[in-house]
Amino acid sequence: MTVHRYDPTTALIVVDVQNDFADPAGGLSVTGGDRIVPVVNAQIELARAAGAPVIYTQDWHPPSTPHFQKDGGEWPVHCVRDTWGAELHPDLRVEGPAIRKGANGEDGYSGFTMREPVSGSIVPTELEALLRDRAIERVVVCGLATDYCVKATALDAARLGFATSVLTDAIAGVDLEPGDGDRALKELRSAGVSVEVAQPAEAPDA
Ligand code: VGL
Ligand code: ZN
Repeated sequence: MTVHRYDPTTALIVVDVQNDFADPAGGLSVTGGDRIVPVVNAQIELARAAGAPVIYTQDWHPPSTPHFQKDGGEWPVHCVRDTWGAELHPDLRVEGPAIRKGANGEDGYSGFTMREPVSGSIVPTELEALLRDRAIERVVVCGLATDYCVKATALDAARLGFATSVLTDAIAGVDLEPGDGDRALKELRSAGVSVEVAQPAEAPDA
């Protein structure tokens, strides 16, 4: 079954498919994080074939940040800039620009916005401008993690007026609490995000 999801006014956003999330040995590894890579790659291929831009995000933290448990925050150390954990997964096809968020210690999960750790003010990344420059109207979001960066990125996209889809078989959740991923999908649907299957199973022969 072929799904016509991509065209030049649709962008595929690949969120944080980095070793620390996607590799089982990563600093904040997400169960099933590596299994999505082939599904994401197939979407990248479909997008490029249809002339749709593909844009990547990377969590890109300094060695010390209030984002990390050791510095008073919530998370184990992960995606420290210029380390193996912050690199995109080696099997991921890379066919577009990558936006790095948090390089100056900003916090937050969305690919569109970050929060200054001291002032608390919200600052944009270059993602929205990049999409506007290309006259993008629709975005398809996949990657890691469902309940944090995928959710925040898709909610921001919808809020900014992009028709937004999330692909359920091309994401995986941290699930700090069991069910967080499912709750995230519910929240996305309530915000008007279309929750879709990237690769629907073939209908069995009648
Ligand atoms: C993420 C937790 C902490 C994510 C980033 O990419 O979803 N989750 N930092
Ligand atoms: Zn992070």
